[in-house]
Amino acid sequence: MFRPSIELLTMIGAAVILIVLGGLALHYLVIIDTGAYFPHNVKPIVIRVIARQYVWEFIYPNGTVSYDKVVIQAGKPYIFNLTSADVIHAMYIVQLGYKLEAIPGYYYPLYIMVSKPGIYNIYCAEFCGPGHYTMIGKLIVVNGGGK
Ligand SMILES: [Cu+2]
Repeated sequence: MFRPSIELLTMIGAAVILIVLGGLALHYLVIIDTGAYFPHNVKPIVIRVIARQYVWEFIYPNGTVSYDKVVIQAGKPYIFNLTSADVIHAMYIVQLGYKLEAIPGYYYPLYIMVSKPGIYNIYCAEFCGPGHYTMIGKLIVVNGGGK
């Protein structure tokens, strides 16, 4: 009769664990990357973000432009449409775990919804030139007044 060795059982056990963890990671990655966790009854507000050496430019839907500072409301869904005007940058909001590349000629959506009001740092996570270290912005999350 076939009796699997302890090595074979260990390999099969490890494979099952990795497949389950990989499936869970893929599932949540898709939810995060597509904004599937956004409330369905609220339309996300789209803010254009243009990264350039060495400043973050934010363009609100009404045309208002802000540099190195963006203000959003807590608990509301936003889409940061991210691009670059010169070289490759990467928007990195460390405390919230959001990170996305800003590449010239392309727009990538960063689905963002923050529940806790506060001031969060926005770093550039891609070496973009000698002034890279100065490329720090602020994400200011204010109380929405609603929930
Ligand atoms: Cu940069």
